[in-house]
Amino acid sequence: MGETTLAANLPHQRNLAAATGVLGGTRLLERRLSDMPRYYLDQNSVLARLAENPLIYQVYDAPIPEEPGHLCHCTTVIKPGRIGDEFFMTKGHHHRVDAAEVYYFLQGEGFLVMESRDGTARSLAVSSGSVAYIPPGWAHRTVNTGAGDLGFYAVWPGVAGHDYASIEAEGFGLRVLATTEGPRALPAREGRS
Ligand code: M6P
Ligand code: ZN
Repeated sequence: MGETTLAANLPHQRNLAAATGVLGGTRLLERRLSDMPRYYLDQNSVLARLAENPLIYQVYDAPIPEEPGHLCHCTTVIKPGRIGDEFFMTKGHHHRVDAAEVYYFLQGEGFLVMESRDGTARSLAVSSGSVAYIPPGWAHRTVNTGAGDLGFYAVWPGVAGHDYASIEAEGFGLRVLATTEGPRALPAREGRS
């Protein structure tokens, strides 16, 4: 960590390959179905797919200190696919300290699902070239509804941190499902929208 911390305090650059979403010189985190089985609605389909254990998404995370003044950044590549009717997606999280985040979509198509701390849910249809702004206090999850990878570049304040607990326990107010009219972000809980 010593070397990377030093580098982060000096001007530096990385290569972002827009066609693949690979961000150079970063650590790669991979999330498979076994890392997030309870996040999906259709638990029978989860059980049926666990032996195969598909790769859901990859994060190329720049080694920036989570400290005041710094800007953390990474790319995420979500693979195409579904568990039952529900499209492959990130876990989703709140920030530990409410702070905004910006996403720039490089490839593919999908939805960015967000939810405020009072339970208001919103979704944005995104595709290559979209720049999305996630305001402070809004949990965020990205969903790939396309036939190929969905890749995006993200930037957020170093102090923000990740808090997965509430989303893991309660999910989002919207789930992105395949319907006869195509992919839709649909209410996931009674009495909430
Ligand atoms: C985006 C950013 C990252 C996040 C990643 C995967 O690139 O918001 O901070 O880690 O998506 O999402 P999650 O951490 O919710 O699995
Ligand atoms: Zn975030």
